[in-house]
Parts: sequence; C-alpha cells; structure tokens
Amino acid sequence: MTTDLQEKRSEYYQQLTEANLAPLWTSLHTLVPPHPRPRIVPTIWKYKELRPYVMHAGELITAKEAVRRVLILENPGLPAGSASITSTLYAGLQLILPGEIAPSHRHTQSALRFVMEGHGAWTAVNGEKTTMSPGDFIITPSWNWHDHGNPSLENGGEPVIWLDGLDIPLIQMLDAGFAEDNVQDEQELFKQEGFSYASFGYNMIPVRHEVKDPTSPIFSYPYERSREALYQLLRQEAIDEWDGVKLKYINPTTGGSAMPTMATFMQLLPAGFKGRTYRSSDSTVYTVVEGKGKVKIGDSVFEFEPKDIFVAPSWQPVQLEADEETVLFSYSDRPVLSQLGLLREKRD
Ligand code: 1HN
Repeated sequence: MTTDLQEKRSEYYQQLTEANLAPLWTSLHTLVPPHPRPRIVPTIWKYKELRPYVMHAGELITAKEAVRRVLILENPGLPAGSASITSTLYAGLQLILPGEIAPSHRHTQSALRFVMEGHGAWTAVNGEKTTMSPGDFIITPSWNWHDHGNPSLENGGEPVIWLDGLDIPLIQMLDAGFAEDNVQDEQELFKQEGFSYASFGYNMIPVRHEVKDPTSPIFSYPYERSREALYQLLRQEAIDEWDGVKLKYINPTTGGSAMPTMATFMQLLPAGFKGRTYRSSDSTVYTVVEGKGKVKIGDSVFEFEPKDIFVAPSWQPVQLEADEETVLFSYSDRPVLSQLGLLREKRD
C-alpha cells in the first residue's frame, strides 16, 4: 500500500470515529471468530488462600453494613472491577457470622448458593426459611425477597461461608437489572421450613399447580440426597468416560434447569478416574466438594482439593482426573445457550 493511500485511510478512519461510525473490514474476524475466543482465562482459586481474606472481612465490616459481605472472584482475563468470573457469570464467597443478618432485598438477577463450610445459617426466600449445611445447593429466584441469617454464638452459631453464583454480567449486558430493598431486615415468614420440598421434592407436585415461573419451586437441594443419587449410580457403574457420574439439578415442574439462566450440576469421579477431553460452548464454574485430583483446561493444569474453585472458559478443552473419589459441583450459562440454539459440545 502506498503511504499516500495509508494516510488517506487513516484520515478517513478518524473522520468516521468523529461521526460515531466504524469500518467493519478492520474488525470482521474478531467480531465473527471461527470459534469462541473467550477473554476469560482458566483460573483456580485455592480455598486455603481465599479463606483468610474472607475471614478478615468479618473483622472489618458487618454483614448489615456490607448488605452482602462477599469477596468477588474476578477472572484475571477481564479488566479489574469487572465483577465477573466468566463473561456471563459472577462468583463470590459470602461470610455470615453468628448473630448476623444480611438484610432482605430482591433483584432480577438469579442467585445460587453452594454452602462451603459451617452449619446453622439460614436463608429465607418467598416466605420460607431453609437451614444451610455444607454441600447444599440453594437458589434465590429472580425478583424473590431474600435475606440470610445466622444464630447467635449462644445458640450454637458458627461462621458460615458459601459460594454465590449469579447471572450478573448477563443481566448487565441485557440492561435488565432492577433491585429493591425490603422495609424490614427479615422478611415475613408465612410457610414452615420444608414446605416447598414437601410440595415439589418427591417426584410429586400439588395437583392443580400451574407452571408460571421458569425457576424451580424447590429452593434447597440438600447435599445428602444429591450425593446418595450419585453413589447409587456409581455402584451400578453408570460412569461416563468424560464426566464420571454427572447429574443436573432440575426444576421438577418443567424438567429444565433449576434456574432459567444458570444450570447446576453435581458429579462424582471414582478414585483413579482419568476423564476424556471435552469442550462446550458454555462457560463453567466448578467447586470441589470432596476429594482431590487434577484438571487440565486449555494449556493450564490445576491440582484441586476440597473447596477450591476453578473456571473453564467456553470451548477450551477440559479433562478431569481424580486421585481420590471426588465430588464436584458446577454451574454454567448452559440454559441460555441452549434456548438460543447456541450450545455446542465436542467430546474427543
Ligand atoms: C446478592 O443479593 C447476594 O443475596 C449475594 O446473598 C451476592 C451480588 C450482587 C448483587 C446481589 C445475596 C450478590 C447479591
């Protein structure tokens, strides 16, 4: 290209910028890549490194002042302050100390909690409380009031930490965020604990129940039951060469994922498992419930142990290995991709 033409072009591009225009031909291949090129990178957060930061927050700010005392896991592939673990998903670790209340509010973002440590804290959703234990998967549907609390020290309260998973970046991209604070710190309870589970948790549903909500009416999926299902299947050797034994949590009224924007899974890898390599166009956040092993994601290899958190970007090859019998919990943006006809998987 002659320098004359070069100069003319660059002058022209400058004019375009000033007119709020841009040439497609300089960015076509970035805009329409041959396969996903996520900005996020494979990353692991070791719980033993995270925990002291989380506990330190407990000395510096109360749950009430913070509203939610959470440390956000930010993907290093994105600019600091992005509050995103993937381009669509958020992850954070929340601490609630004995005697504290995280005040009631609601928002259009859907939330999941996966309990990492401690017993006895509760979360209230839509007029019902549920008590949290490690390994429990709990949801806060979009636009439902929710508050969390922990019994006082005298009543046996202990620090409780859980992983929060939300669809914040996705909702931000859609400019669909609404939020409201409740007038009371603790919402009015009008159902007894266990009501939702009794109504929907036993492969039965109230006879005239009409499905109006895409989110599961069960808001707590206790670990004991999920684990039992996985172990029963393991004993029957229902082992997939890529996933081990993997189950998806469902909304029992639709058979779909528990939430419309995020799918959640629990899987069991037998000791000595060396999984085959898979890739998928959903981005997935994993946490280790039990066991030890190794995961290869793209060019990164991470050793994992209980409560570590790692993230697999879209379309990067993932391979799981377990030194000990391992249980993993994971969540991804799979239902969104699936609904839009964008879900692709490749199992090598
Ligand atoms: C939220 O409401 C919770 O309810 C946790 O525990 C994390 C992050 C951003 C916005 C709202 C919770 C959140 C959040």
